[in-house]
Amino acid sequence: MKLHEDGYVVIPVMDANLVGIFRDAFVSAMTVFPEFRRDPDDPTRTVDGQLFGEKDSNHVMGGFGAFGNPASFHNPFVRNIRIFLRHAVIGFFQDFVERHFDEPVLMEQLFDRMCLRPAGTSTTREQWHRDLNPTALDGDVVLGGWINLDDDPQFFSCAPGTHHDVVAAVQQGSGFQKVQAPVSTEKVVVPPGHLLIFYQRLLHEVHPRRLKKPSFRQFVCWRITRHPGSTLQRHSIEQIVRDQAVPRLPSDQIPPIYGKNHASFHLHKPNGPISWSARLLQPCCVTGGMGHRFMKSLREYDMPMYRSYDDIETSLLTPQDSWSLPDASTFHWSVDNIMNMSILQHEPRMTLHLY
Ligand SMILES: O=C(O)CCC(=O)C(=O)O
Ligand SMILES: [Fe+2]
Repeated sequence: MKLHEDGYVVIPVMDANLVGIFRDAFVSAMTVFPEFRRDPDDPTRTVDGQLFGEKDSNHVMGGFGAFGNPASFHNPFVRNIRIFLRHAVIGFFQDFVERHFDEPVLMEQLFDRMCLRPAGTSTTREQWHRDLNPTALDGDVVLGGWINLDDDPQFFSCAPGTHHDVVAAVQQGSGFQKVQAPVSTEKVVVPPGHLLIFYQRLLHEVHPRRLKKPSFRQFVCWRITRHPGSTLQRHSIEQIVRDQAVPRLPSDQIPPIYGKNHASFHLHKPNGPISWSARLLQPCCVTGGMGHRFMKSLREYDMPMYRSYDDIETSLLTPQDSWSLPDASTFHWSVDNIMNMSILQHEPRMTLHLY
């Protein structure tokens, strides 16, 4: 199986029409993020008139573009895509589990980030790394990846097969483990509407690229485990869901809205965090001129919260081997239906099994 042999796989999950719908829902979700200020006449623009997806208007600083505000983990776009993807990947995971695990396992989805890379920005070449999962238990397999929500291909730069390397240090520390550039690398194409899945242990880098158009993706992560209990989410999934808080990432890090570098040597630059915070963030998310690098929950900010999570949704975020879900294949995916969370009322239900 390709995922097992090479350490990654790319599978189609959405046609071009659906990519457009989910991308529009991504933008719609941004237009109501309560942490940000917007043009009152056009909520797709910042107060100084820049469209989301234009340079300097992004909801996180830096070229990587992965969000860190609490609403980005609890809005209808991201919650619908969790349900959508479970249907889209279950067949693949059934096959994977049957071939590569000798004993029964469970699967959970981990919270991960929405990502928008604005036109005119660049991702900088980051060192080759493996993503570490310090809270994973013995025998766990943690698979990351993303779904491409653009009309153009995206790319993943990796060293196939290196997830088989024996790396004792891999369970230690959080974040990522930096390594020398490998000898044999591959630039993997992730076409529109395709899902990339890779072992987090696979050696990879952030693909360096300058963008002509805004680029959208949803990062995703799954853990396959023998151990019941939500280990990677030991930081209380109940509290994250109840308060609509920023969850820890699979790397056990809390996602920031700007980097350490921004907070130090870029501080007073025209587009540094002080001016960025003042232009983009609501005043309660700013202290002493600086936006909260690690944001509080929507509850703590006393901001409007999204509807509470349904049992269907929390079941996806805890290790299980079957899930009772609304039948997504008969659901009409539209931006309105996504934004209204209509999927939760959709009948009939069906049970998806890992075995
Ligand atoms: O954005 C990229 O090119 C790679 C991102 C990455 O390192 C990851 O998904 O773990
Ligand atoms: Fe990575």
